[in-house]
Amino acid sequence: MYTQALNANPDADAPQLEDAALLARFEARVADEARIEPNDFMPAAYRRTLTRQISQHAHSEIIGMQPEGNWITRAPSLRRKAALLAKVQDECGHGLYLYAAAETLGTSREELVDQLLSGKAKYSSIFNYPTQTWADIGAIGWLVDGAAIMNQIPLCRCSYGPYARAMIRVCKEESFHQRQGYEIMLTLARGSAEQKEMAQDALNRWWWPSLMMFGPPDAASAHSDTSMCWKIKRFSNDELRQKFVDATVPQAHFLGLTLPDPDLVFDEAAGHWRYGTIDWEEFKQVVAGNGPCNRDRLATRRKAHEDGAWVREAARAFAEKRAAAKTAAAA
Ligand code: BYC
Repeated sequence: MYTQALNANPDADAPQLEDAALLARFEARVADEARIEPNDFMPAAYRRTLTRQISQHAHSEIIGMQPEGNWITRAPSLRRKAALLAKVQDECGHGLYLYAAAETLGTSREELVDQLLSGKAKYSSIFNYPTQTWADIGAIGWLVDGAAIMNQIPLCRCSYGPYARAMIRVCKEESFHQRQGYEIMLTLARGSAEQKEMAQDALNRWWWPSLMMFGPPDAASAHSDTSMCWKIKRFSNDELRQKFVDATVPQAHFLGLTLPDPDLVFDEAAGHWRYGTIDWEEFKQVVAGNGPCNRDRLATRRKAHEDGAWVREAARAFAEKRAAAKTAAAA
């Protein structure tokens, strides 16, 4: 299995001869559906790809607070405001669990955050689109959190223990987020003609970027084969995208809204909704930093980080004081 993964990932370290027994044990554990824990042996490439995926996931949660955070002060009622506030706080919590899970692989949170702030690390393309109206908050909850759930439920069975365990709670919270989004869409779709139009406009703008969240098509996915071999990913990008489309199309019909895809058609024989061509050039541009909000998102994050410097300093001073007191007590 490892040899297979190495072939799929030319960047992987060649295993040391003396590690053969450890490697065999690692492979057997993965094959047996046992969890790999932080102190267990793991191939360097497994550690690297997990650090990459988990940290990108953490960054996505943290940057993902911005498009919705922009609407907290403009929510149309106290109930809507309380739910949105809770959702954005949940996303911050997800980011923190995920940074903690990534740290168990040996890279510090400071280093991971630096990679985000310097623009070196990726985060999900979806958060580089603007939230123009209140209906966008509904569309994000319904589609973006819906896509996140579809992608993350299988991650609860990821071979790496800390990531799999973090995902269980994250998925429960995402499920509440998806419902609050769908309920906003339902309210708008059953409201005035103007409100229904707002919901339709939000769906038109968020549909295709939501499909891009699942990553490049399988043929162009650099990491999928390796990650599936190691049971980090359980489904390919295209498989999850198809599951999402199949689950979401009937929900759009229930809302009485039209999906912005003239090629969308139900394939009776296969039992799947077939969708039109995704604009992968747009995806590439957004991932490369040229989406509508990339610069703004990073600038806002950098400012928040600088504004929070005093908290980190205070925490460090407190930790040093406590360590000194412990040393004094032990002497
Ligand atoms: N945006 O070989 P591939 C959330 C990158 S939900 C930007 O297929 P992999 C939230 C990919 O990283 C969103 N970049 O990669 C929801 C790789 O780049 P590098 C976050 C993308 O890892 C609601 C390259 O393209 N969810 O946070 O096998 C509210 C090749 O791709 C994207 C997760 O992170 C993209 N859409 O599969 C608030 C879930 N797609 O590293 C917050 C966990 C791909 O080679 N992650 N790339 O430079 C995953 O499941 C997988 O990492 C992916 C990609 C399916 C995303």
